[in-house]
Amino acid sequence: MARINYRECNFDGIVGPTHNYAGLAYGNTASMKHGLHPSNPREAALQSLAKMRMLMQLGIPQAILPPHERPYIPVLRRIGFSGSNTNILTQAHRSAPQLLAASCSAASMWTANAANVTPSCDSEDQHVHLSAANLCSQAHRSIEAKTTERILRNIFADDRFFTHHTPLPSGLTFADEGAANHTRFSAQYGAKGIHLFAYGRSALARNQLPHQFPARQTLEASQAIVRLHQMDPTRVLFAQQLPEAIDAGVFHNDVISVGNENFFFYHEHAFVNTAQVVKDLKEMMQRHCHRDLVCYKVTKEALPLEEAVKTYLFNSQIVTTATDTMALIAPQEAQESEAAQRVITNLLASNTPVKTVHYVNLRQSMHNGGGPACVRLRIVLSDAELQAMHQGVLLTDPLYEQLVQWVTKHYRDRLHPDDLADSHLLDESRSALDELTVILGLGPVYDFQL
Ligand code: SUG
Repeated sequence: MARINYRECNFDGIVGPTHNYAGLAYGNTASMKHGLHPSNPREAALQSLAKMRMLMQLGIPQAILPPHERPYIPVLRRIGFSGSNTNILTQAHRSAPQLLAASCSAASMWTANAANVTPSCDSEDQHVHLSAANLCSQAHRSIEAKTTERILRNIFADDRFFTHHTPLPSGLTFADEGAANHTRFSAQYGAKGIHLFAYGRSALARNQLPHQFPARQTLEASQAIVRLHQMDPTRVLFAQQLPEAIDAGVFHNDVISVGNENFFFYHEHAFVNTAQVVKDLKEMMQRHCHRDLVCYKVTKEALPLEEAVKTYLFNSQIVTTATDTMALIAPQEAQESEAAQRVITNLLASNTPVKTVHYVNLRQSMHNGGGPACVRLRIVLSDAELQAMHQGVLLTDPLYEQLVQWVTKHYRDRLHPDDLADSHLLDESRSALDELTVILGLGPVYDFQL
């Protein structure tokens, strides 16, 4: 039988026209630090498109997820603001500026949080399973779930290949942050893998919690995903994030560890009992995938937690390139830190699959706590599945050029949280998104289009 070819495709979120710094994400130190600074949405979107193009040029399939409709008038109506759209924006700005900012947040750009996705080679029914995340730990992100689900259903519409689940119930028990706390390991992308799910707290069992910042992801949410996606429970490991790391600003596990195929790059303080987690992963990899898991540990002496959070070194993407070696796609901030540079130099010189590093400038996103790994959702697809998905969102050179023109035409180059009440911004944002759905051939996905 011919071997089915699988590839990992990155789905990056396009930064939306209302990208701003509102300090909304408690526990995300970059967001807290940059709150109320002016932003540059145009630069943000161009930076993220440039990163997508770089990955495409490395031969990695690259796709796009469109931004969400913002300001999100339906949520402002739902929480009691009424009248015309202009009235709603003015009232909200006057009486609840934080809620107005939440309704304007461009946070859907961090698509690592958009969903959990299980490749067909890992699910019992051999379907790709997709669950949009409820993101219910943060008000400004909880409003993403419905639109994300709609977009994913449009892109992956062929039910011979794709199964969608509605987001988990909102509330304290099933708080789900999508793929940002999930790492899949495998011999190659298309071989059945093993899965690491990190969680901050368990709603039903007692575990030690961070003192200062919220633990966003629950164990129960990840367990529900494993059941829904028909994953083999013997190939899954659940591990608790170290509470001290969350208190140092590690709000998602992808800020402190990253894996790809048979390689794991992690900080010693990523988990409660990190040594045991790594030992269990190595055993699972041997037992199920008949392959060594190559692990590279970074100690706190080499990179203190604060420096890991400041540089977002572990929020690099690790991708397998055409030459069958791996590349580290690291944020520019890691290039500017001596400690992070030493770690990277040692990593490249050691016996791991990572042979090259590329630095990317995502500073607009980084100021809200989003590095290279935050802005992409990894989806492993067979050739047939890749062909069965909507083709209009796959990045090509002409689409890249078209998107650059689209951003340049529609986006502002300066936005302050005080500008969010400007009803022109609502009009600008809607006409930009309307045009984008035509460019991507997506059909109506926004409330204002339905
Ligand atoms: O949820 N920042 C996002 C950053 C998400 C990063 N994603 C991953 N680590 N995968 C968050 O904290 C800031 C919004 C503001 O303050 O305006 C924000 O939501």
